Amino acid sequence: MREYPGDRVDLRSDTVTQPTPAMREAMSQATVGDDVLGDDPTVIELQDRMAAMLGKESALFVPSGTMCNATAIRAQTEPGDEIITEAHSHIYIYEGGGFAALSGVSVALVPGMMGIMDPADVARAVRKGDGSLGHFPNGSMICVENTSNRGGGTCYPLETMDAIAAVASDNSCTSHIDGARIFNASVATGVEASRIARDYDSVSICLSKGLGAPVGSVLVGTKEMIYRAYRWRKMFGGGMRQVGVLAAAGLFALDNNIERLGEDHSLARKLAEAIEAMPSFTVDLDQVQTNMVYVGCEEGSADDLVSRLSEKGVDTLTIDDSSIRAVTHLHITDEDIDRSIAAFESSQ
Ligand code: TLP
Repeated sequence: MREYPGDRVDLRSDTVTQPTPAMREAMSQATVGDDVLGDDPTVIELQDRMAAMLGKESALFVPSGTMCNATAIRAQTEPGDEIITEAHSHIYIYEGGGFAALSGVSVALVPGMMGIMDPADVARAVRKGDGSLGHFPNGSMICVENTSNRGGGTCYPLETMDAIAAVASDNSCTSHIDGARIFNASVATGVEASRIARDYDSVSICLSKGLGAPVGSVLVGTKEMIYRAYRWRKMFGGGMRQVGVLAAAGLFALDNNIERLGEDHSLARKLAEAIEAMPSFTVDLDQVQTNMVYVGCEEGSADDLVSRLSEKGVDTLTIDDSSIRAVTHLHITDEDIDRSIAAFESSQ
């Protein structure tokens, strides 16, 4: 295993990565200041760099992907509005209902095919207060997750991204990308992140997933939107002080850990193909486009499978009664994948 403490193969998530010695060295050298007062030079450098990489005017460093999405939603909606997102999106499933509690918005759910929404379905889901005799909420923001986590780590085709952004602008909605793993999508499809995000108003990008930083996400968008997000970040408790030590980890990740995401994708593919060949399990290989492998098992046996793998030193996550997830990341090597394949084989 690569620079990873312990002898387990931890495939629960790409959030489990730990800062490597080189990243820690960069963190220890960081020049810092009080970022709430706006004078941490390392945070400013990270924000400027991320805005440029995504082709946007401005950026804001926030503690987590969840807060990044929450801040984006709060900055671009009013209470009583409605957001439109895919039925298994992280914003809907895994953020504690924050959209409702923190922004006072309802949600219109769009079905996805491997997590990917059809622009026509998105258009159908937009409801407007105006012209509804006051019956409808005001659909005002469309959120797209790329890669789609519950879709299997799938990537939106570029034309679908562009078409959904066009639906947003045709319907006077803002458009947001939950780009927690946008660099996985970029590496897998060979399309620059700035091109993927070209027509979108905001993007949240995680540094603490495949990119390997211990903490942090960045929201990018127009200066005016980021100014509003800055106030909401403060209200949500996300104003941080000498946080350049963390921004330095982010800068290190941007310099060193983007191109290598392709290795995670190859290892996920190898794992997926081996598991799919085993009679007791199923993997939809079409879904395996980046660093995730969703494994289907017999109804009711998912927890048991996770325990059996764990006994063999391989950690995975239960998704529901009949599926579990394995995610590759920068600490996972080819040997770890061989060991994981053997663990699945003997857990049938
Ligand atoms: N995803 C985590 C869990 O919360 C499910 C994981 O292990 O995959 N957007 C997307 C698409 C995500 O997958 C995640 C984290 C987030 C946002 C939130 O990021 P954090 O954990 O930093 O709040």
